[in-house]
Amino acid sequence: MDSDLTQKSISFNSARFLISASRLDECLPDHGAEVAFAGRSNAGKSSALNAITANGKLARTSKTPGRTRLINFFSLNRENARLVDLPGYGYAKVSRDMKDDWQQHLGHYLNDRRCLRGLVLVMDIRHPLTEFDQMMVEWCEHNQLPLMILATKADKLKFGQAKTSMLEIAKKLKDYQCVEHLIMFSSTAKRGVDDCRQALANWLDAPEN
Ligand SMILES: Nc1nc2c(ncn2[C@@H]2O[C@H](COP(=O)(O)OP(=O)(O)O)[C@@H](O)[C@H]2O)c(=O)[nH]1
Ligand SMILES: [Mg+2]
Repeated sequence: MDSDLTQKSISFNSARFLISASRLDECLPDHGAEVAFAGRSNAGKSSALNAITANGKLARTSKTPGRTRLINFFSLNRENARLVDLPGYGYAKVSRDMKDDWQQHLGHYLNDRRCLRGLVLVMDIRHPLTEFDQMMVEWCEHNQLPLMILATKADKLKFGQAKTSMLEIAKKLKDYQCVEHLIMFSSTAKRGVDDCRQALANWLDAPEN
């Protein structure tokens, strides 16, 4: 197929909210290409999505952690290319049962979604590689899914400190094949946004396997 010759280049500014799903069977048909964003609650995932799409209102951001419990789908300028906001991990204010339930849905999406091209793991540069983050890295490695790490809220550190944190993260992840991009990021300072867009476009442009 020559479809890649006729496809328009991906732009993120035209992202629009499509639907929310609380279960895998409520998700959109498993066609095309998706990149999903994961991270601990409050890591800065929604803010990162807003920065990437230059739309301050796309994904809701919150000072109260854990508000986003649904899988949210966003369309881009090309049919069947989507960004996906996964439920944040580690919401303290829900019951154990609800937590299990919701992690299970996340697990279903990650394990069964064939159009998933890559995972973006958003972590606070001041608290990198939490237990959950480690789990996601292991999962990507095991499933040979390309991983991009955004070490966000870099504006909260002096540049030297941020650089040191990046080196520490890189050292801890050096043996993982899945880690394709490790980006110092700040949604407020718009740092790393272009690098992230470039990497996302490459993933979404990759031919279907
Ligand atoms: N200074 C700074 N604050 C941020 C940044 N990203 C997110 N925040 C703040 O961190 C809090 C959580 O952000 P949010 O995007 O809702 O996190 P989510 O739970 O991972 O979606 C909010 O108060 C944001 O304003 C950033 O890059 N810099
Ligand atoms: Mg959020």
